[in-house]
Amino acid sequence: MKIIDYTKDISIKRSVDQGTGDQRKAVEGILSRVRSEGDEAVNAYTMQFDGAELDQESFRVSKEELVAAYEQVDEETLRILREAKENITRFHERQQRQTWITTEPDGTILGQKITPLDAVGIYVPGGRASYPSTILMNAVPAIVAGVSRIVMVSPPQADGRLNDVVLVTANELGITEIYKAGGAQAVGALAYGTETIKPVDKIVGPGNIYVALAKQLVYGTVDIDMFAGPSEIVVLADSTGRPDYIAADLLSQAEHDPMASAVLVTPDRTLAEQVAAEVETQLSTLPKKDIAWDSIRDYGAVYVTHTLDEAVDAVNELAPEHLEIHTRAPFDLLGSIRHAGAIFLGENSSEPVGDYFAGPNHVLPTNGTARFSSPLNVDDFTKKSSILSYSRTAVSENGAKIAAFARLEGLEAHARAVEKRLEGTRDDRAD
Ligand code: HSO
Ligand code: ZN
Repeated sequence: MKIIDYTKDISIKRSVDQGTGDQRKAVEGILSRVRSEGDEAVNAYTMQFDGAELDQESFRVSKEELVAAYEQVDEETLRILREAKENITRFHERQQRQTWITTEPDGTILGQKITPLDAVGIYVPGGRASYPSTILMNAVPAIVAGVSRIVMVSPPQADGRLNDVVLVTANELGITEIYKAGGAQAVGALAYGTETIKPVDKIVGPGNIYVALAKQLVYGTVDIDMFAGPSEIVVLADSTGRPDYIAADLLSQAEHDPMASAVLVTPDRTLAEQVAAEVETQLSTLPKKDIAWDSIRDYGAVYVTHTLDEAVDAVNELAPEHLEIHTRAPFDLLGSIRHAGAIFLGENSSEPVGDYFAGPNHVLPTNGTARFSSPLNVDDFTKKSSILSYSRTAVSENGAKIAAFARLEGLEAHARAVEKRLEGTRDDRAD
């Protein structure tokens, strides 16, 4: 693992696949065919890309399939999933916002009404990256927000089936509208609707480049979540950091993706060297050592700073998706951390604690976007409407000012609309 002396212009090497022109064209073609041909196009693409033969009926997961999936999942797994779901739900319940209304003495009523989205689609990748934790993290905030229709789509295996744990996790959350469809075709079906799938208002969840491009292209017809890059961790440590813990946590990100980045920032050169060595030792026994090694080699680094303050500056500059703080007094630094998707404090708060179980969302801003965005949360599944009601008193007090403002903009009809209210009450009228 590279050890680099920190200079002010620190940057972690990151790559986000933006897709090629050909990929974009292919996705446009798929979307327009799904839009015009509906279910048939979706199933034709499923045959082409996933090798599964499905029809208008069999591409929706049946009750029997959901029941059968439970037989393949052991009790212990189910218990863990349920406990994680409870923790994640409890955390997100604290994010709920109330509709509010204020009344002023002149009778003005103003407020903000919160309404959940009507329908949300969750994309669950197939194969290796089909993580039950991702279903929990995407669905729970929508459920807590009060979204009444949550649809799930996921590409089937060649035998036309979905992963059993994925089905069980969905059912545990009360999601039973599940379609065996993936890729750009599933995104198109959710955005435009087909004979069978009613359109949704928002599509969330990770996917490959075709899914990401399709989400970008349907944005506007529906809302989407963020454009996620590969996972990242930055560990901030002083001389009290344990090299074995830190190395293990860096590797837990590195095993996600050859493009994932794992970085240590520390003022302690001895720790830097110990962690670099420990990463190599631990890496050699990992089942995913090839992925982890590519990630560590190309995107991993240890930065040695002059002071702890300088290390904190470096963290803010990097704006990482995950930040772990392994210092003598981690909470003392919390106030000076400005940019990080999730902040894990203390040596026991290993990132997987948050990936699976503690409660906060693991869908986090990547690629430095923690400078301006937040973890997936309940607000992402609600919208606000403003509430206004003016009384006659309020209008008589303020009408002239409003009309004057309208004339300032040259909008006479606006001015007259308000002035009509100044002409007298209904009861004052002669007729
Ligand atoms: N660390 C990933 C989430 C994840 N880890 C899912 C395991 N499963 C991005 O935050
Ligand atoms: Zn992870």
